[in-house]
Amino acid sequence: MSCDTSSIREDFPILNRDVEGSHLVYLDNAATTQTPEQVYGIYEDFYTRYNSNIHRGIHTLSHEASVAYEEAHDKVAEFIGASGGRKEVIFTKNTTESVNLVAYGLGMDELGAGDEIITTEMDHHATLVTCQQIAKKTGAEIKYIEVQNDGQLDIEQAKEIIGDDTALLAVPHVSNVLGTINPVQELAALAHEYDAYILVDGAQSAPTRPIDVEHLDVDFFTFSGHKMAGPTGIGGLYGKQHLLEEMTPFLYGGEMIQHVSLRDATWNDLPWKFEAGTPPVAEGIALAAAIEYLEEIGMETVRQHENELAQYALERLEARNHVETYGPPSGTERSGLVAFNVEGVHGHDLSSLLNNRGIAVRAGDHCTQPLHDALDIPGSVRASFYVYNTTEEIDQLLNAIDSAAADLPDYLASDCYHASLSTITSPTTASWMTPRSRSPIRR
Ligand code: C6P
Repeated sequence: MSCDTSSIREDFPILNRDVEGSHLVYLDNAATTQTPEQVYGIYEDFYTRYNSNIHRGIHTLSHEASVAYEEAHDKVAEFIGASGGRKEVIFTKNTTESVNLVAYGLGMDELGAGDEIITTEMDHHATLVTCQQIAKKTGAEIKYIEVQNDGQLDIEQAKEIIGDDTALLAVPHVSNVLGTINPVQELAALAHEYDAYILVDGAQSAPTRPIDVEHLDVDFFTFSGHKMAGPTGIGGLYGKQHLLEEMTPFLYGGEMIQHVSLRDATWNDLPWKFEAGTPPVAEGIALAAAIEYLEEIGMETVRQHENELAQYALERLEARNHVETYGPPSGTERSGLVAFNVEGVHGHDLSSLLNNRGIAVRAGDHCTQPLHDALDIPGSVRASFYVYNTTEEIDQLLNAIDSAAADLPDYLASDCYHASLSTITSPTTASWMTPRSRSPIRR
């Protein structure tokens, strides 16, 4: 089934707004997706009917909120194929917090000198920096799986470095810059061969394809609501129940305890053991509504739509000699995003020029500085798509890219450019990208 973008777009009023006098073309979905009426409507319902704290009041409002919040966990569990239900789904603020929960809840107790954490060059800072810090704190060593010229992880090298000393393997399911879909099932089998845990960063995969954590056989899986048509402030961690049972809580306080004395405390049942304090109740319920919304479209349909848009954009960008693209070449399945550079135009300038035509993209290192170092570029421009995007919008992007070089002199002389300088941290156009052959990830 194909994505019925025109009817989907009706659910997202924000897509009707204008930016700089043009109709908005929103292509920054890998950062944050837009939210349909079915999801933001939850807030009005919650705050006008049953806003209250959960698990604390013996009154109707608290009971209704508690039930809806608990059932939201069940909904997420079903969506990602966690047969343990709510006990295997912890609500967190976002992927970053989920990764930290595993790093502190498991890493601090289980890792030590002689252990190795293996992660990848394409990891988002959420995982990469957290693994680095846990390695430093515990004395474990950190090693990286390299990225090949074709944008894929070097699995042969992974097989060489994963071994008896490996304690934790942390990999992104989908790269937020390359659009690569990593062979998580194969990597999980490799990790388990050596009794290592595997933590999969699902920030870019949960929104874009069907997920079955048990089929993949991953130990931990993280995701963020705001990248999957849900609100900000809510994300999740899947963990195998027996691992979550054994792990130490990451945050302490109310809700996560069972019994407290002046000397000690015992922990609540899963998942509440890891959800200290008053949780984001409305956000959790809205996340479940986002999942229902995506299920209505069908995650297989979402996957196909993402790949179709990525291929459409990639083929056309690859055909332009002054554009360099990153990640697997067209013809290889990708998530719905394309990172690129236009020769002679600083990414921030290009992003501003596109914004002047109502087109929202992201420019910079996308929280993957080591990956950009491996690509030997200071940054890239990224267009990322979701269920409401169309090939017509990609055509608008391509037209704007084609006009960028011509538009640049006027833009550089404009007040808009001078105002933007105060917010730009990278060097300007001249040094953004020197001409080079395609995809020189490692020479
Ligand atoms: N990537 C992007 O523009 P949070 O911020 O915790 O919701 O998600 C962190 C994160 C972790 N892993 C991957 C693969 C990600 O893409 C992200 C978020 C955004 O690419 C913001 S930097």
